[in-house]
Amino acid sequence: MDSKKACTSNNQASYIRSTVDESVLSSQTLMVIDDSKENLSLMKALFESDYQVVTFDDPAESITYAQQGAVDLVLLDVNMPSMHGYDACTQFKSNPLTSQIPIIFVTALSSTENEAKGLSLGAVDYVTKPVNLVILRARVRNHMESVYYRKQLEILSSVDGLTGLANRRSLDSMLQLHYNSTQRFGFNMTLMMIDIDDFKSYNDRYGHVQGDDCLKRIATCLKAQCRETDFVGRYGGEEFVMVLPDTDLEGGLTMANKLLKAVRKLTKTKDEQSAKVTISIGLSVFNGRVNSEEQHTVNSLIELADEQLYKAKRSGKNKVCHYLASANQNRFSGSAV
Ligand code: GH3
Ligand code: MG
Ligand code: MG
Repeated sequence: MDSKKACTSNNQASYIRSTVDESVLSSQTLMVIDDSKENLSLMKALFESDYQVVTFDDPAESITYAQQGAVDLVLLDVNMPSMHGYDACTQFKSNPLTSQIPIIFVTALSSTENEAKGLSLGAVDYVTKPVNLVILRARVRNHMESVYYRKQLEILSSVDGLTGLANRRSLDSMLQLHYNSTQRFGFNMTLMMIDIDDFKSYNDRYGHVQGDDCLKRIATCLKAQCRETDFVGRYGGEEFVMVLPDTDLEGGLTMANKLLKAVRKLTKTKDEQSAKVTISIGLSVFNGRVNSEEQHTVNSLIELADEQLYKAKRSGKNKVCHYLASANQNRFSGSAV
């Protein structure tokens, strides 16, 4: 096996463009599966200047590798001693971790029946040996471009265009995911509703362009405070939601106070030196073990955090108020900083 590290996840920003970015395309990974070492060497030589190339002579090993998520397109031989190519294709297509990876059969089986069979198993293309290298290269390029555009669409449908944070759609699904695992494993989870204070006045004073810029800076600031396991998204308008998995009230309040401080310290542009940019936070903590009988839902946790946000607003802004959602405890407090 030969592998080069794929770096697709680092290139999310580059996908948000209208034409193919060659550097992103070349970071995509082509997997070649063939029992002949000679064929593997030939394919590697043909494609290694265009893409990351990983080669396997054992289909079972290739499937395990692909499940780790770094493969964008597969060239698959059919006649192999350890596993038939059709069976390998079926295994790729039946596992949710690998079912989206396009497969091109490259095989000596040239009958129409074989081609129909390969395509019916879910392959996107079928190329017969002896291979015309120019045509194979062109076909691989076409399929790699399709992968590129599919990824671009996935990003556009999950990212907020202004701030670059997760949009409402992906926020909702991440929230549900974290909620489910918190409940399943009996952990704590902190949820924060974050709202920019007096943002209408800010827009009125500096204009919407500068308002947008301020929103972007606050979004970047919130994201910068997060650990890798934390999650922040734009809930709507000038409101954000942050989720801290495996975090109790004490940890949640520490983080909330860190956020309040970081936003207050944000660098201001020359025009807005006198502007006060602050946020208020409503926080709810969900204990997956204690709360199982309370039948909380993601929506009820958002509502609880929302109520606390309004308390923070009513009691002077630039602060965090919290609710501890536990069976025998229902505490509210405001902590100004
Ligand atoms: P509060 O402290 O009570 O939250 O007051 P507020 O003025 O921040 O809240 P209000 O709900 O009255 O107004 C929200 C403002 O946020 C008004 C709206 O124009 C602004 N806003 C929402 N989304 C955007 C955006 O994408 N860009 C800009 N520039 N402003 C936005
Ligand atoms: Mg608001
Ligand atoms: Mg506001």
